Amino acid sequence: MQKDFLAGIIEGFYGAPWTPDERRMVLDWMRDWGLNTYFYGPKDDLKQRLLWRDLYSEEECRTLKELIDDCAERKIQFIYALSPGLDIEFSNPDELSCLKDKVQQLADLGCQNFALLFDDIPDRMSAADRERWDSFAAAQSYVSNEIFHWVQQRFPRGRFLFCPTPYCGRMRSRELGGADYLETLGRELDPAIDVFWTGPEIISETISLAHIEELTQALRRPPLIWDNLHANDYDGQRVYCGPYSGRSIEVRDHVRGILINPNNEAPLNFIAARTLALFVHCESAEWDPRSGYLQAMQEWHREFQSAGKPISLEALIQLGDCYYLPFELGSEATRLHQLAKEALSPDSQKDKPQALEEFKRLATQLRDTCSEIVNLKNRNLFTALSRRTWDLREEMELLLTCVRNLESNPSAPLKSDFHLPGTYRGGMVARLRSLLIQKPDETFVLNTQKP
Ligand code: GDL
Repeated sequence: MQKDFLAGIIEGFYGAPWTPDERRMVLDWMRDWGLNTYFYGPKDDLKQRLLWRDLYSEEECRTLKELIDDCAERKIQFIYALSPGLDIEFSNPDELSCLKDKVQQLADLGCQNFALLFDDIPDRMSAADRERWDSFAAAQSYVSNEIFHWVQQRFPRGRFLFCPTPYCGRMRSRELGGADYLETLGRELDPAIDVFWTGPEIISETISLAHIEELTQALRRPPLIWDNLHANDYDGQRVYCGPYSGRSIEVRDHVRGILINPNNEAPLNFIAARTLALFVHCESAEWDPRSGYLQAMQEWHREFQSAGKPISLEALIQLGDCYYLPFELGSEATRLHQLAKEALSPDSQKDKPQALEEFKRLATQLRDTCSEIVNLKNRNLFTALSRRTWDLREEMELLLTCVRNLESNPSAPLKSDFHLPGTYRGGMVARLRSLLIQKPDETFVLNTQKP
């Protein structure tokens, strides 16, 4: 890994920020695995974003100072991000003073690395700003350069990062932030400032070298990857325990760093962080995500000691495969899903008896693992997993009931005393979700089967 390559974790999701203990757990992982950067930017720390002008209270300062010290003890760079973009008036000198006051407050706590984030904001300027600058990118560059130079005088070796308003390929092609936003930024933003990028999409299945090279030209510097591959704040039903994937080793060598913004549930980021570390330190020319995953799973397995029945490594891998990545299930989950489809076909007993038996065995194993989660000795892991594994167990139970019914009386209507209308798959969100179906080409069609 190059000396100044940033590799680590962004706390930058929407939702409740991590607790101090959770942060310490993540920092311990990072120290042990050779990840060098923790980036503080939880969207719902009010004073990080909506109330960015407000200084932190004494108690909040104590918590932040402890975090900064915790990073320093582990030799991890702490970066504080401020997101003034919701309502900053770029041309107003008082706003610059507010930014400096906030940065000074953090500097007093020991922070030397800063970032300004302009993601997820309205892309329009006030009348006064429009008079002074003809583009959003120019206004943001001006303010960022001012703060950067001010910080640089105090901390010549500190890092300074910037998140643009269009931060992925799709946003760029929609001209979010205005035409030629990135080119203007490339020209006007101080070349020592690193610029974040999430890839072709906000959640990018793959990031190719060609994509990075094209972007590097526009920005006049290699980007710094803000990777949302494992972020789950956009869907309350999912978590991602799959490996760092879809980015080749060559990409690593053409960016200023890779920081992942992972699951809201801190304990569930073991695999994401561990495989990122394996990826950034990988010495061969190829990165094999599945091997990284299996290695990381072996390590994570130690956390799955149960006060009840033991959970085998095989069972844990099967569970992890059900919560793999946004665009991909792990191979054991894919297999189980395929077997379920075969087992549910009306003639499965006659045509596919082996598939039926295999399905019953694997589905029972998965159901039992989900049931066992309640007995985990690591109660934080239990809390992080239990709602999800409860849902998965319900589905496994229903499918096993269904298969048993097919075996005993295929023509009888399928019913389960544990899956009743209203309490099973009920609620407003479920009803709304049933109205539209999305096709693989992104388009939506009306669901004509709706109840
Ligand atoms: C985003 C947000 C991020 C959020 C993520 C996933 C960036 C730069 N900003 O767009 O805070 O967690 O999507 O929902 O990625």
